[in-house]
Amino acid sequence: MTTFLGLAVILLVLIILFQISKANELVSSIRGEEDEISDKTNNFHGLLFLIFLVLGMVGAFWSAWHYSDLYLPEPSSVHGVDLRNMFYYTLVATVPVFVVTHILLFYFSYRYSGKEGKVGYHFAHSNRLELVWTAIPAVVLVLLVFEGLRTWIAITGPAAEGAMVVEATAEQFQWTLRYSGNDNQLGKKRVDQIGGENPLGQVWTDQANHDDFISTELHLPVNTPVLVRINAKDVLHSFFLPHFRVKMDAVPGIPTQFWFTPTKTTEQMRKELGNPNFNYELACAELCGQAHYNMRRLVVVETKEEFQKWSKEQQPTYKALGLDKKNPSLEEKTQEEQLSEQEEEQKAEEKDDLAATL
Ligand SMILES: [Cu+2]
Repeated sequence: MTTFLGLAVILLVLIILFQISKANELVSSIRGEEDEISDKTNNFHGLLFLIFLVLGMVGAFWSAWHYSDLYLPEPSSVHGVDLRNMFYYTLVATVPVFVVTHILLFYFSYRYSGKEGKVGYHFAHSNRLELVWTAIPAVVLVLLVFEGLRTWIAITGPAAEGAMVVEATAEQFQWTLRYSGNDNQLGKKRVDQIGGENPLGQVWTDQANHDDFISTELHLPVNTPVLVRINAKDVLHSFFLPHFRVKMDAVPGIPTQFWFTPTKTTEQMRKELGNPNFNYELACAELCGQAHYNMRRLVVVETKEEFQKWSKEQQPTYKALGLDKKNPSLEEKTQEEQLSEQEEEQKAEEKDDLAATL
């Protein structure tokens, strides 16, 4: 609210200044004064440029320093450090340019403001100058792009061997997190299996599904590579773990993935930040609808032992639904058998429907 009021005040002051200058112009033209700008006006405007330069520079650096507590803490993943370094390289390349060009721009406007009888030096062209100010930015940009590509390829390349596989499925408005269990393999899914107790459409005849479990929290063992397979059921979402510098779109119909290695446990971060209430979080970074904020999930990074313990406590969905007891023969059936059974059922249903309409 205060910010809004502040902005409104600034806007009003600007409008008032604009109106005053307009009125002055009108008064001058009514008086029949010549439309020539005096040295006094030029000097005054030159001075304004200088003041703007000093205030602007101080403001830019002060706000960057003052609001530094809004920045994310040091990255908690291996590749996050590379991304942070890229950020610093870019800053090192651009901040000096920002400072120098702005000093030149505003100081020159002050130093060389218009004076009566003084004619500006007309400088048409210089090949050498053109070459210098084209070549330097080109080289710097090539270096930045090259380093950026190198980092990006390393980050998005194939996952480290033995990476733990987790699946994150987004929908309005929640994440369903599926762990691949002991076999580290996610079981098959089929759209036509989705329903009631099977929100992901897991195919129960696939053995790989039998140890998969679903969790409401994202638990991760420290210093272990994790491969997250990302899906969406309805609209665009985005899998965002700010502290690990992980962000990947969740697109309906196009599975995406991201792998990373967490390097600090939640406990370590709490100590490091001096905040006993700190928690990592998973957010959706795509404005996906009215209850978008509901997609926040708790992320817990723990030691490998703690993770193993937690993981053992989780019940595979297959067991939780009692499918292992309810339908023991299901396990032996192959998928083809299942399919042909379903087809037969469907045919029978169609026959019934036909009979009903007749
Ligand atoms: Cu979302």
